[in-house]
Amino acid sequence: MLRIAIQAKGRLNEECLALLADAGIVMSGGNRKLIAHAKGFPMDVLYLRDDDIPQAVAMGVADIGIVGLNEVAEKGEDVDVAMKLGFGACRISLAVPRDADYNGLEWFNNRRIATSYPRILRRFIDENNIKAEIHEIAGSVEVAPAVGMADAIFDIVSSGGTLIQNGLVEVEQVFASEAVLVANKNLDEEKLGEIDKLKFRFSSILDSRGMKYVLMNIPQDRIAAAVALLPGMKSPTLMPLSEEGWYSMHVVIPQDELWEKIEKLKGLGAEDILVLALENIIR
Ligand code: PRT
Ligand code: ZN
Repeated sequence: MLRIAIQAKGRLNEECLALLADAGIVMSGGNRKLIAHAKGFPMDVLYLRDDDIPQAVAMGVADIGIVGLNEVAEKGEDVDVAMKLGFGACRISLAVPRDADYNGLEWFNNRRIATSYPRILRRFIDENNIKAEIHEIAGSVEVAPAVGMADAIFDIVSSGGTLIQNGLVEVEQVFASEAVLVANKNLDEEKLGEIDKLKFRFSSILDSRGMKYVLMNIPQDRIAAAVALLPGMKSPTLMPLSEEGWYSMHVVIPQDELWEKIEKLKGLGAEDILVLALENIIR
């Protein structure tokens, strides 16, 4: 039976639970316990701090885990990154005070940079031959320049609001992160098979997120033009209507292209367009 480590509370917890629930996996007892047994998949769930997940997986305390790629890179534990999960997106960036005379990476020479990600920062400044001083601090990195603890920071950014509030500007995006599924490197065939099943469920959910199922009625002589508008899944499904010369066409369209495509389809003569939510795409 697999054991998965997920964040007990914090930014990744809810989306982890939502992904597992969409995959038909639910836990009893909430996250107040350290470990819970899952229903819907032979699996135990271990609730940990995100910082501890890479090590727990590397040591085999958990077989797999869901954690930010930033933590995997920072901890340097030897785990397999099995799959990107499409949530928890952020970047780790260098930021300097708004009024700094920033003129490129050389600016950081002989400056002090505060961060909770010293390992990723060390690699970046060494690769770029920058001689900066790294100050490791555990939290509230963004206030370090204002209180005189550092000249710049290297921290997680998502909307950028925290930087603005603290009078900082992002000058170099160094590391792109999102939540990933990590796996221990020495698992037996049986566990690897179970992980494949889990990955299959996850990818069918991720593929369907942001997609809509669209049905419309369309004159036969417009079908070719409509198909040309809709690249993506093989060819659309077509069913003849009882009215001569008309078809019902079924397609899957990414949410962010939906209205643009619908306007064009209407322009081509499509009618009675239905847009439905899509739960899973099983390939
Ligand atoms: O208790 P535990 O140790 O488990 O949690 P934690 O407090 O260490 O981590 P948590 O829950 O804050 O974040 C977990 C993971 O979420 C991170 O490791 C990232 O992979 C991911 N993530 C995504 C983020 C953000 N977005 C994010 N915006 N983690 C932190 N932030 C913080 C950032 O540190 C900064 O203070 O949000 C602020 C910046 O946000 P913006 O939107 O103002 O730019
Ligand atoms: Zn943490």
